[in-house]
Amino acid sequence: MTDIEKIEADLTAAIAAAGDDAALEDVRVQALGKKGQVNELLKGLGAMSPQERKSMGPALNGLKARLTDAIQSRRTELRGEALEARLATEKVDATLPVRPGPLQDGRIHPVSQVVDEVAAIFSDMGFSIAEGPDIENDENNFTALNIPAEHPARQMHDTFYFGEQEDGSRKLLRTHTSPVQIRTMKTQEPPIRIVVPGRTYRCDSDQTHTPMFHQIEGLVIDKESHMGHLRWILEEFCKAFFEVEEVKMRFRPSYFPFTEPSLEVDINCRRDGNEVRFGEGDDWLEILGCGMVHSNVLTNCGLDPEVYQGFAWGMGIDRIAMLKYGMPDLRAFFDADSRWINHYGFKPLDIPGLVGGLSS
Ligand code: 2U9
Repeated sequence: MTDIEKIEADLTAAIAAAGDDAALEDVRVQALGKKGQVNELLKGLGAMSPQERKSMGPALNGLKARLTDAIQSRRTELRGEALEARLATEKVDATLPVRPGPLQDGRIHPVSQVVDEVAAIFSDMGFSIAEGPDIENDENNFTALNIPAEHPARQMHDTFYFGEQEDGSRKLLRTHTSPVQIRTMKTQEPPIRIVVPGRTYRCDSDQTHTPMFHQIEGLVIDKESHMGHLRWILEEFCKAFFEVEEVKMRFRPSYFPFTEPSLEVDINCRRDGNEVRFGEGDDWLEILGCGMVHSNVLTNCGLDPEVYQGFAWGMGIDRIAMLKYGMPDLRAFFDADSRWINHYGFKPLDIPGLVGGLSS
């Protein structure tokens, strides 16, 4: 066996024996690297006679080419084996829980949660959701609601006014969501069945009042809508919202300029220290106001009170959120404190619905 044949046999055996990429790379350096065996032989060509060079040159180049091919095919073989081994051992378990991702970060504010809950309940009863602007005019916020200029109710609303316009009128921040119902009655033919959630503003700030707060109001206008319907709707709402089988409700006479008769509604509850349980006990808690829409309001919106009648109700979202979820301090609602929202907030993918549950 010549030297070249011996070197080729040894290196070919080493290539075949290389068990992984790193071992094969070692063999490649040893064979074809700058100081490798083939290069050392090639360096010797200069010292040979032309006759010897003629036969050794092609022999060495042939050796280099064969070794390069052998290394390349062994590398392909090794990578194929490694892939097969990974495919055989690595398994995807599709039943494993998904890692928490960005969609599960962050929390839904209890006010948004309660708006979604109330909207789900009334949508199920066939109501539409209506919205309107926060900046209103005097007509929609007061006059059309049977609260003319100089009416004492205007003082009670602690209104935020904007500056005077050219015609002497002043825009204002709506003090309730009722102007949305006015806009709806002025533009839509009855039957009307809407609920109106939104921000409202009054210049008032203490432990139980913030200058911006949230209301949700409802309105039904048709030819024969009456207090029996109102009572049923409110009872069904309270059972669904407080997630109890039965509630007792108490309707007390009251006064609002826009309804006649007007009523305030309490639901029965039991107070256990700081906790309130609904649908049991002998205590009462006021939760909303309501009444039959005043005939002046119907007339102001272009509806004939001899033909149409209806009822409305209103409640403070912040207040019912505090009651349902046991949150003691209203001011924390608007502090933007991440510890509070992480404690009281709701998971973004738990969307309230009557089938999947309101507040699971
Ligand atoms: C129209 C006609 C009638 C809406 C009503 C109440 C009674 C009520 C308060 C509850 C707590 C406001 O947030 S709160 O302080 N609201 O008691 N709201 S009836 O009546 C309307 C509304 C619009 C056109």
